[in-house]
Amino acid sequence: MMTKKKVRIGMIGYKFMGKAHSHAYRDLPFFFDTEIEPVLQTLVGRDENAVRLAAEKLGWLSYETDWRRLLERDDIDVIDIGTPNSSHAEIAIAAVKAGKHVLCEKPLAMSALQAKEMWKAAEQSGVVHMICHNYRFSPAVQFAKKLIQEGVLGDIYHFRAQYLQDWIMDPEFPLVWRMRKEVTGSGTLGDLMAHSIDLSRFLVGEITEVSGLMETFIKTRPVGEMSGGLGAEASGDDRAEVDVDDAAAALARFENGAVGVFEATRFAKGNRNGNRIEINGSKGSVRWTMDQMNTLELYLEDDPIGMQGFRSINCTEVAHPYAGAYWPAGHPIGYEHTFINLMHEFMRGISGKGSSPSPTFEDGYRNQVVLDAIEQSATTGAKVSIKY
Ligand code: SOE
Repeated sequence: MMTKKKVRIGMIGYKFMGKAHSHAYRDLPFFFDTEIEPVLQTLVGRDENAVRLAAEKLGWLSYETDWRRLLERDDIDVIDIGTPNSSHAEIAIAAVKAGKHVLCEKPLAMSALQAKEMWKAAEQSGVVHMICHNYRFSPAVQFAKKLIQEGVLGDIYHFRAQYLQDWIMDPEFPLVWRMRKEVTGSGTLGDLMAHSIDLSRFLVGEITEVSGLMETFIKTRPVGEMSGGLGAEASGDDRAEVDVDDAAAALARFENGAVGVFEATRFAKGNRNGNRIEINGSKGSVRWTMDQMNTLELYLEDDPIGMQGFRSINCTEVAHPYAGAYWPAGHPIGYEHTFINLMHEFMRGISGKGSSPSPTFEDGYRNQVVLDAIEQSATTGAKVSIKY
């Protein structure tokens, strides 16, 4: 029997993303034959009773109430950061300096400057670093990448993305950390459009120029906090100003000549997690939506006349990246599997020569440069060139 190398994880945060990450580490060895066994060593949260209960439920061996203690421990190899955005930089920089590999939730930081510090610190320490853009790990998105790389779509002209949600539309939905600029950095821009920018960079390439627009529809809300998942509770009668965007839009140019249109909003009634993209090339097009994440719609100009049209490819075959690790063809996977696939790459990076699999902190930094430029453009009304 192969002796597996144990990679001991210390994870900070245990709500929505904490649950997704815990599940992915636990299920990973179930599906992938790897030399690595992730160990859910220690879960961290400030509220002792809550973190103890979460550790029990999510399957962690122990808990701590201060993340700094993880850094001193030699039984922790990885720090996984699932905390609100304003704490990412402090934790990640301290962790990489302590020699820990780091996986960080998106957006990487509060600004491009901060993201660059994180990336540079990680590179200097020689640890493995990744940012958690899980959607690019959907087999259908990976297959789209393969088709584009092989030139099946020809020259790429358009990248189109919509990321539509509706969970804060009630004006009485509390002002949680995800809507407070000092904690989150931006609203839909960093939370949702960051995912679309990641997909665009993954599938099409680097962005060179953007024009942005941002809007806040509801100006004040009752003060409150997240209560798990995307639920929230008001903490009293106080109201405060919303200082981040409810919706954001951007036009972009790519290095390869393609143009991009991005839309992100939390005000699209009926769209719970509508993450969609379409790419048009000289020889064909692809479309993907999270609502049917196992399907890639493909149009090929070379199809016989009369037979042309978008076909729906069920990306559950062995030929589709990651799909073979799961079930026989035709048996779909879901949201949680995008995290398992990502964690699989992260663990492979750790078990290999220590090189960081994409998306790395550098990708997180480049993404953040685009986010900052969209915000700048939305404020000034002028288009902004991207400089890394
Ligand atoms: C909330 O908008 C949220 O949980 C995002 O923070 C995630 O990144 C996205 O995948 C789902 O929606």
